[in-house]
Formats: sequence, C-alpha cells, structure tokens
Amino acid sequence: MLRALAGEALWPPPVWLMRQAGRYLPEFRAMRDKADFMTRCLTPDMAVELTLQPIRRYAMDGAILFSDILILPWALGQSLAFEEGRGPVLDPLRSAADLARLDPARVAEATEPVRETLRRLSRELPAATTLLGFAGSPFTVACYMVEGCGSREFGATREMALTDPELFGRLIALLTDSTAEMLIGQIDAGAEAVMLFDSWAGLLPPSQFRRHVIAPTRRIVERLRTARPGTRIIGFPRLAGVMAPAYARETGVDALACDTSADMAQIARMVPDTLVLQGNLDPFILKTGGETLRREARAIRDGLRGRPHVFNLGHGVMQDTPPEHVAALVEAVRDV
Ligand code: 1CP
Repeated sequence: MLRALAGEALWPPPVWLMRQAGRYLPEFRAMRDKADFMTRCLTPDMAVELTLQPIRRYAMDGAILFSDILILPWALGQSLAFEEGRGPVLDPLRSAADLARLDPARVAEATEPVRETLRRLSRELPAATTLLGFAGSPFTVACYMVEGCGSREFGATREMALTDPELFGRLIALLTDSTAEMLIGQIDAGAEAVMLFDSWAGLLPPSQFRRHVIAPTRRIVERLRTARPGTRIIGFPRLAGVMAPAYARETGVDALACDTSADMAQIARMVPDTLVLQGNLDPFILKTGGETLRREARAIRDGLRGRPHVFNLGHGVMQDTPPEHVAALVEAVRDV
C-alpha cells in the first residue's frame, strides 16, 4: 500500500476498508462488552487488539489505528462521552470563553496512549501491512465541537461560521495546529501514512469550502511535509462533489479518498495522473453481497487499472454487514 501511495500503479491494487474494525465482527462485539468506547481507544492493549482483528481475518494491506477523530477535542479539554444509541456527546463550544478553555498544551500528554498503541502495532504488524494514523479535519472536528453531538445539518456550526467568522476562524486555526502536531506524534510513533477525515466537508458552499476545508488541510499538509518529509497523506473530503479535484490539487495530499457518490473514472480524468485515488465501493453493496458485490468491486478496480489506486469503500463498513461479505470483497479485488 505504501508503494501505491507513492504513486505506483499496482495490479491488483492494495485494499483496506474504512471502519474495518467494527461491530460487524463478533470478536469486536466481544471486546465491546468489556469496556466503553473511550477506554477501548485509550487502553493500548485493547486498541492494538481491535486494530489487528480485521488484519488477522482478511490480511488487509492497511491497518488503521483504532481510535476516533473526537479524541482531539477531548485531549484539548472538552468533555466527551459516547452514549449508547446517541453517539458522541460534547459540551457545545459556542463562545470565546468556551474556546479559551481549550488547552493545546494538554494534547501531547493526553494522546500518549494512542502513540503507545502505534508503537506496539508497528512491532506486531507484518512488514507488508501499512500502519495508518489519522485525524479528523479541522472543519469536521469543529462540527462536533460546536454542535455538541452528531447531526445531519450541523446548523449551529454553519451559523457560527457565518455570523462569527472571527471566532470560528480561531477554532479552525487552533484545530489546524493541534492536528498537525498530533499527526507528527503519530508518525514518530510508527504511522507510515495518515488520513484526514473530512466527513462533513460537503455541507459547505464553495467559498466556505475553500476557507474551512482546503486552506486548513493545505496548512496541515505543508506542516507534515516540512516536519516529516516523505509521509504519505490521504484526504477524504466526503461529499465534496465537483470540489474534490480542487481539494486534491490545492491541498497537496498524495491521495484523494473518494466517497460513494463519486464516479471514479470521471474524477481520474479531472486530476493529475500522479494523484492516488482511494475508494469507493458503496458500503451498502458490501452489506448486500452476492454477485453485485463482485461485479461492482471489480468494475471500480478494473476502471482504474494503470493508475495508482488503493481499493476501499466510499464510507465505513456498516454494522450489520456479514463478515463473509468482507472476505468475498477482498477476494474479488485480489483475484486477477
Ligand atoms: O461503541 C462503539 O463501538 C463506537 C463506534 C465507533 C467506532 C468503532 C466510533 C464512535 N468510532 C469508531 C472508530 C473510528 N472512528 C475509527 C477507527 C478505525 C476504523 O476505521 O476502523 C475511525 C477512523 C473513525 C473516524 C470517525 N469518527 C469519523 C470519520 C469517518 C466517518 O465515519 O465519517 C467520524 C465522523 C467519527 C465520529 C464518530 N465516532 C463514533 C461515532 C458513532 C461517530 C459518528 C457520529 C455521527 O453520526 O455523527
């Protein structure tokens, strides 16, 4: 996978899946009964085990650190809990006073268990398996911080961006710096490539997309390139649509992770040949399985033959996906 991320067109392409460690695996559910989600993220023994589960079963080419994008707000000092059936709940950030309570100086120490997890993983993983670190992008992390929970619209966040651009801009700047620092720490602890998840990028109109998605991502990429040259960076501006090629060109990421809605062949024509594409099978097709799964997976794979590609889904594995469908997908991608 590192060779593909460096721009080599490999055949067959390497494969890993977003949310490959998850509730669809019985061994994941067994661990879930033992400790709450934050404990699982912040206890290296558990996080290592959860990261390795899908590697043992499917020999994926990439192992993504078991953690969450919301560990950063928690490390900055914002309260965070994952409630059953509700997802993440944070103390909403709505004012300059709320912002002033965040403390970037806490992040390095608070995220030490994550780096310990990476150090252990880099010892335990097979050499051919690429260890991936990650973070949320500043805009997506800000969505949860301002809103205080998950949402379809993130109305409070988008309203703050428009009515108090100074405050919102300071939050984005703080997240940009902390994210770059945190990722440098992950790289030093063994992450061989990193992915930036911008799950809510597609909510923004073009002007705001440039300001809150492209510009901060470009700054993070520049910081990583200066501090740790050679690190491969994957960007995932979910639902960015026709803005995705501009995102790829202007941020300087090595790889563009495409969501389910993207026509990969069309995207391929809109970006430089050297840009690596990752994606983008519909997780619903994976869940459904059967001949459609094999046909659709191979259509994506075959359509990108000859250019650098990392096979993945367009979003995370759904929790009620039969584990044998994941095995069938990996087999379909690798069978040439
Ligand atoms: O109890 C549980 O098992 C909690 C479920 C869970 C898991 C397995 C959450 C809560 N996060 C995770 C792991 C996770 N999250 C990973 C680990 C590696 C892997 O892919 O296997 C990663 C990379 C993430 C990233 C993440 N977290 C994103 C970006 C990707 C995406 O899905 O768009 C987002 C938006 C989150 C927030 C989050 N964390 C958890 C939930 C339920 C949510 C979403 C809340 C919402 O609906 O908005």
